[in-house]
Amino acid sequence: ELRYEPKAIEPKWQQVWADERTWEVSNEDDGREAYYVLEMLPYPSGEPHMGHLKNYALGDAVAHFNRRNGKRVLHPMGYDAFGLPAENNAIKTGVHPRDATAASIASFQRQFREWGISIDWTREFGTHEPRYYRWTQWLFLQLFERGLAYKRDGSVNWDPVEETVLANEQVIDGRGERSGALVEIRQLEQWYFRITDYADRLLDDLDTIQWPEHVKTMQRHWIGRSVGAHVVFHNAELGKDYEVFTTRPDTLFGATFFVMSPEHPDVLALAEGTEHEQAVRDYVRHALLESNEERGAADKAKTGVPLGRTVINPVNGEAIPMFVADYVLMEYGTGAIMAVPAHDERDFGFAQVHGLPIRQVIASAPGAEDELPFSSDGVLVNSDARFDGRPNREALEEIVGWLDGDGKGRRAINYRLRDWLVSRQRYWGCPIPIVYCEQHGAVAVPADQLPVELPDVTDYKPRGRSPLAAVEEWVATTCPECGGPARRETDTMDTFVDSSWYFLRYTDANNDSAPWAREVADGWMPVDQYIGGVEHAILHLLYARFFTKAFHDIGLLSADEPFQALFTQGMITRDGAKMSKSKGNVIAPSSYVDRYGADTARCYILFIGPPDQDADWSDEGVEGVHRFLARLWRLGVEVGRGPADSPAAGDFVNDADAALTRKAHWAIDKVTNDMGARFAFNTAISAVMELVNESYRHRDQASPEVLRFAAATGASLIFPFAPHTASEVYEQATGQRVWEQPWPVADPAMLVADTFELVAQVNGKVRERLTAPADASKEQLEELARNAPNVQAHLDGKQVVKVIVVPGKLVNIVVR
Ligand code: ANZ
Repeated sequence: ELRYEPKAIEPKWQQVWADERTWEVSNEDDGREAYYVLEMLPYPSGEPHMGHLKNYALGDAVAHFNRRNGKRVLHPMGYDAFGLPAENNAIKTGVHPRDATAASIASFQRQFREWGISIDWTREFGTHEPRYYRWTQWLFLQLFERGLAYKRDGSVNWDPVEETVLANEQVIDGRGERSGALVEIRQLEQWYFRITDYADRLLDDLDTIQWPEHVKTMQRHWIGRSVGAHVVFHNAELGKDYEVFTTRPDTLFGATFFVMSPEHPDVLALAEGTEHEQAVRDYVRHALLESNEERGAADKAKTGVPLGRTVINPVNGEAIPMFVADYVLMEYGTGAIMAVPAHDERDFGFAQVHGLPIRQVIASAPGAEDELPFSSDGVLVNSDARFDGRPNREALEEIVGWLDGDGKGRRAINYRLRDWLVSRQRYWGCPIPIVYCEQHGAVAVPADQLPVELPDVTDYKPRGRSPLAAVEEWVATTCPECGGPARRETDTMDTFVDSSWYFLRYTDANNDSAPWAREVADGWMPVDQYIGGVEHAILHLLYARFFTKAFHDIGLLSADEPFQALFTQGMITRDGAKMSKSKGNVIAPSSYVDRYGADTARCYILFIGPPDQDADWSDEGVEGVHRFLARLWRLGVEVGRGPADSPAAGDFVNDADAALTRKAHWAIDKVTNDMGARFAFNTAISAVMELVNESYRHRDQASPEVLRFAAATGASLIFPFAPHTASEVYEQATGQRVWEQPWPVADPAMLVADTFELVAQVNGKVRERLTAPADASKEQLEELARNAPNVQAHLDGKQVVKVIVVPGKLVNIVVR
C-alpha cells in the first residue's frame, strides 16, 4: 500500500535546495526583471508562532510564483534582534540577551528550513550583530551631520515600568505600548529624528504606493495635516500677544471666549493677583495628572476656570474672557484657542456649562434658524457688513488676507506628527555613536571607529538611566576632536531604528565598506511586495518611509519609498479568539509540521480563508488538506513517468479525456489569476483540489497521458504552497524539477466551455439542472427545459402563461 510520507519527502528536497543553493540570487542583471519580495522580519523571542508561518508561507508563494514567471527574485531573511523582551528576561534570569536571542534565532532558522521557505541565506543577519549595527550607527551619523538627528530638552513620555522614554507612536491611549503602564510626562534631554521635516512628503506620497486604504488612512491621520491660520489675540495686562491655531478663521466674529491649556507657561502669571489665582493653581495641578486622551474626548464634561483676564479679538476689537481648560492640549497648535461655541462642539459644551455667549456667524442661509453647534458650510451672518451673506469658504480666504495685511494673522499648516524620539535608557539596543566633550559638546564617533560596541554588563536593571552608564571603563573615552577626556552617550537607540533600514541591507548584506552600494540597492529597491501584520501600520511603516526619503535626499538611494506594494495579513485565531499565552490557546506550528509535514501546514494556513482576514484554525481542516496532498501524491506515483504536455483537442479519445484536460486548463487559468492580480491564495488552492478530484473521477476512463498531464499540472500549480510534495509528484510524473519549469499557461481554446449548466424553473422554483450546448438558441433551450421529466411533472394540467429564457443560465416557465 502506497503511503504519502512527508517525513521522507520534505527533508529530501530541502537537502537538494541547500546543496544546490537553489534560492540564492545574484545582484547582477541577467536580463530578467528584478523582483523583491519581503516579509517583515521576525523578532526572535522564543519559538515561531502561527502568525510567522502564515507570513512566510504567503511571502514564499509570492516568491515562487514570480520566479517561475521569469523574474530574478530576491527573498531574504533576518532577525530584529534588539529589544525589551530579551532584556527583561535577562533581568529576571540573568541570561545574557545575546544568548537568549541566539537560541531563538537558531529555532527560527531550523523551522524556516523545515518549512521549506525559499530564502537566500547568504544575505541573513541579525540587527544585533556588530557587522549590522555598525551601519545603523553610521546612518545615525549621516542624519546627525545634516541636523536630522538632534538632541533637545523637552517633555517626554516616561514609562515607569520599563524605565525608559517612549516615542509618541509607542503610547497607546496614554499607556506604554508594551508595559500597559500609564505614561508619565518628564522633562529630559533626548535624541530625536526630524521626521516632521518630511510630513508633507510622507502624506503626499501615499498616493504613489499600492497599500491597503486603511493603512494609508491611519498614516494620514497620524501625520494629521490641518490647513488653517494663526491669529493673534492681545492681552493688555501682560502686554503680550497670544497666537492661536484655527482651521476656521471664517468663524472669528463668533469667538466669544479664549482658552489656554493648563500646561501653557503663562497661565499662572496671567491669573496672578486676580480673585481666581488659587482656583487656577488647583485646576492646573489637577489637570496635569490626566492623560491627553481623557482630556480631549469630545463627550467629556467641560471643566475649566476663568483667568480673570481678557484678550482682544482682532477682527472686531472685542475684549473676550480668558479661561484655562484641559480640553486644550499644549502639544497641538499653540496651546491656546479662540473658542467659537456656535460652530465647535467642544466650545459649545464649555459655553453651556459656564454660561458664556454663543453667537452664530455661519448659517445655512441668511436668516435661517440652524441647530447649534452648526458645523457645516454656509454663509456668514452677524459678522462685518462686508462679509455677511458671503459663502464662508470665500470669506475665510479674505479674512486671512486681511489679518495678514495688518500683522494680526497668517496662513498656517499644523501637523499632529511630532519628531521621533529615539533615545532609550536601556541596555539591549544599538549604542548611540556620540561622545560628549567639555570643549566640543556632542561629537560624532568617527566612521573608522564604528561600531561603538555594546559592552557586557552584569546588571541589566535600568535605574532611570541605561545600564551602560555603570560601565565606567566604557563610558570614559577621548574626544575625537581634541583628544581630551570625553564621555560616551549611554542611551541606546529605539529598536525601530534597526528595522527602518534592514530591507536596504539585504540588497548588499555582505558589504563591509558601506551599508550598501547605491547601484546595488537601486537594482532592487523599492521592495515590490511587502507582507506583514497591520499592527505596524504607523510605527514601522512610517519610520521606514521616513528613512528611505532621508537616504534618498542624502544621495544614498534612488528610491524614495521603501515598499511599493503592501499586503497586511489577518490573524490566526482559535474559536474566534486571538491566540495568547494568557488564554492558553496557543498552538505552535511545529506540532502540525511534525505530525502532517510542512506542506500540509503551509497549504492549510493559506487555504483557511482570504489571507487578509482573520481566520480560525481547525484541526479537521488540517486533516482535509493533508488528504488532498496525499491524493495528489498518489496520483503522481500511479501515472508513471513520461511527457506531461497538454493533450490537443484532436487527441481526445473519450469524454473523460476532454473533461479532465479542460479542467486542468481551467485550474491553470484560475490559479494564475488568483495569484497574479490579488492574494486569493485560498481559492487558488481549492482550484487545485478540484483538479485532483476531477482526476480521481476520471481515473478509470481517462488516457494515461491525460492523467499524467493533470497530475503534473496539479503539482506545478500547488508548488508555491506545497513545494516538497509538488517537487516529488512532478519528478515522479515527468522526471523533471518543477521549480525549473516556467509557470504553466492555459490554452484559451480549452477554456471555452461547449456546454453549460441550464437551470430549469417552474414559477421561479428550480426543478432540474441540465447540460445544454453553449451555442443553443433560445427556442432550443426552452425545448430542453420543457422536456425535462421533473419540469413536465410540474407543468402537468397547468396553463403556461409566460416563458423567460436567459441564455447561458436559465429557463423559467410561468404557469397558472
Ligand atoms: C476655531 C474653530 C471654530 C475651530 C470652529 C474649529 C471649528 P484640527 O482640525 O484637528 O487641526 N484647536 C487648536 N489647537 C488646539 C489645542 N491645542 N487643543 C485643542 N483644540 C485645539 O483642529 C483644529 C481646531 O482645533 C482649531 O480650529 C481649534 O478650534 C482647535 F467652528 O478654531 B478651531
